[in-house]
Amino acid sequence: MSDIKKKITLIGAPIEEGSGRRGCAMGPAALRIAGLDTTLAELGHTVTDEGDLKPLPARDLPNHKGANNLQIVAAYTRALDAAVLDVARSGGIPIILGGDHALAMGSVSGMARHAADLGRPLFVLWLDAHADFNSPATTPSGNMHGMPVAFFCGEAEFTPILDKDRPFVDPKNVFQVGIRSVDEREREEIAEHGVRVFDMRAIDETGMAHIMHEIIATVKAANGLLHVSLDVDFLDPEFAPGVGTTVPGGATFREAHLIMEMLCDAGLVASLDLVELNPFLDDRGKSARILVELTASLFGRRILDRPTRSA
Ligand code: EXY
Ligand code: MN
Ligand code: MN
Ligand code: MN
Repeated sequence: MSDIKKKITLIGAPIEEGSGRRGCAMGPAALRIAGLDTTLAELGHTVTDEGDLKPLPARDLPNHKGANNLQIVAAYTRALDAAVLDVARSGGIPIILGGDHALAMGSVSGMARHAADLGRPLFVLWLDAHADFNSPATTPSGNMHGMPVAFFCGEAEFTPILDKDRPFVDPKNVFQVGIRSVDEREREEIAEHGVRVFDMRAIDETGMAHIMHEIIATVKAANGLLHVSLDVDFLDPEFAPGVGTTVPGGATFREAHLIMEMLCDAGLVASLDLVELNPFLDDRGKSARILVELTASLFGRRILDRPTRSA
């Protein structure tokens, strides 16, 4: 499966207003400088870079005290919903270069529409330290990068951002892996909605390979499409310090790499978000480079194909 050549489209989404701090707007540039496009092209894929989205704020929406920068987040949501659907519909794989995690409101929504058009279910693999299942009613911060999962699962609270008569994702089709920082209300919400959570303890107890076998088997059995949303803070800060929300005790490089290798072999991934990279906080490009490495593994780079490094 990993030898199949794909049409990959990079879409830059330099949003940082969902995160409550500056820096993620530099994420798309850092991923390009780290060589994402050439790395994928060298693997034989056709890579198109659409550049960065720059939507005007959604002035039709009122400000909301539980949703900081709502007009900007909504603008990116609408723009990405349309851009991602467009790429997927034409047979491409969209890779969204973030930008903070609020962008997944749009990317996943676009993929949900695409999956509905095909009559197939959309599954989401959420690789993150956080559950991101707050809403404007439950958020402790007002930061919308803590809300995308609740949004694309159709929590009614958000309906003015996108039309309410549109497909959303069944929360039972959301797999969260690597979770280790969950707010009290999020804990209740994810349980109530049936989100499938594999927290760090589950990874420690059963191992990443077992978890990924289970996820892949579930998606395959349902003939589903899989969207992967990779938050830099999924990784332990030792490997990826370039993120504003580090939480100790995260996934190792090997665990993350294994996920990508297994997903590559399974051939199920239809779209990918690379989010929360904050180059301003990074250590000489280390985190940008690790995202490129992981993406390369997802799209076919194998350890045995890699050049041997001299000592
Ligand atoms: N749960 C906290 C909040 O909602 O404010 C922290 C969210 C951090 C979200 C990062 C992107 O994953
Ligand atoms: Mn996140
Ligand atoms: Mn996170
Ligand atoms: Mn709810």
